[in-house]
Amino acid sequence: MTTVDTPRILLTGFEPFDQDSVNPSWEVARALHGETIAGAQVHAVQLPCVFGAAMEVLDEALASLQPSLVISLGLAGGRSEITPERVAINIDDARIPDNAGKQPIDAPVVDKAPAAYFSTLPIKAMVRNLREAGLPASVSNTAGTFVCNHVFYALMHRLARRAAPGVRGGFIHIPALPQQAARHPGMASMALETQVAGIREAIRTAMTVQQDLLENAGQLH
Ligand code: PCA
Repeated sequence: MTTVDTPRILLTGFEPFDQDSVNPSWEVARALHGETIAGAQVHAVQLPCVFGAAMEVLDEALASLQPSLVISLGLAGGRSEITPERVAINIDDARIPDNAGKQPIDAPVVDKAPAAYFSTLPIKAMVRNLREAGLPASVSNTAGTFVCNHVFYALMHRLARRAAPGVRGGFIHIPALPQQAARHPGMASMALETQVAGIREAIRTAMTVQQDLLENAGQLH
């Protein structure tokens, strides 16, 4: 049972983009909506895949929910694993137009703000726990330069500036769904139920692990 005092987890997913009809990030978020994980209740919010507008919807959700944990999800078509992101960078550089036709090139996400922020999620503990649960996962060192990185950066900038110590946040990219991969032969995919189980485990880890593991998750290139 939950009460008004139950801590809240904001879990965001994106609407479909790039002419797709589904986005697993929203399918996973809405599947977890209302669940209580490690004593906190998940609130799913859908973000538009639009530069600027996505940030505004995120801001509204942060203000109205006052969450104690924020995890944003996005699709990384072609990835085969659940990938907690390490770093958000202050750049919008769009290879394709967003859902409003905007295609910024080398614009800052937030003017005159720091070059980058690190995730404050225990990304290495998440990866280890996911693997131990039989779910493929790796730390990612780039969230790209499209709307996902834009939202990730905006989130970390807000959390760093808000007088809300202890609110952790970050971003997790997830693979395509099998029905998406079926239209792109050779593309990696992961079933929705596996993705949901993975994000549930990632949330549980974020709620219970304070200090991240000091464990190698580097890449040579
Ligand atoms: N993936 C895109 C934007 C929305 C989404 O789900 C990205 O990785 O930037």
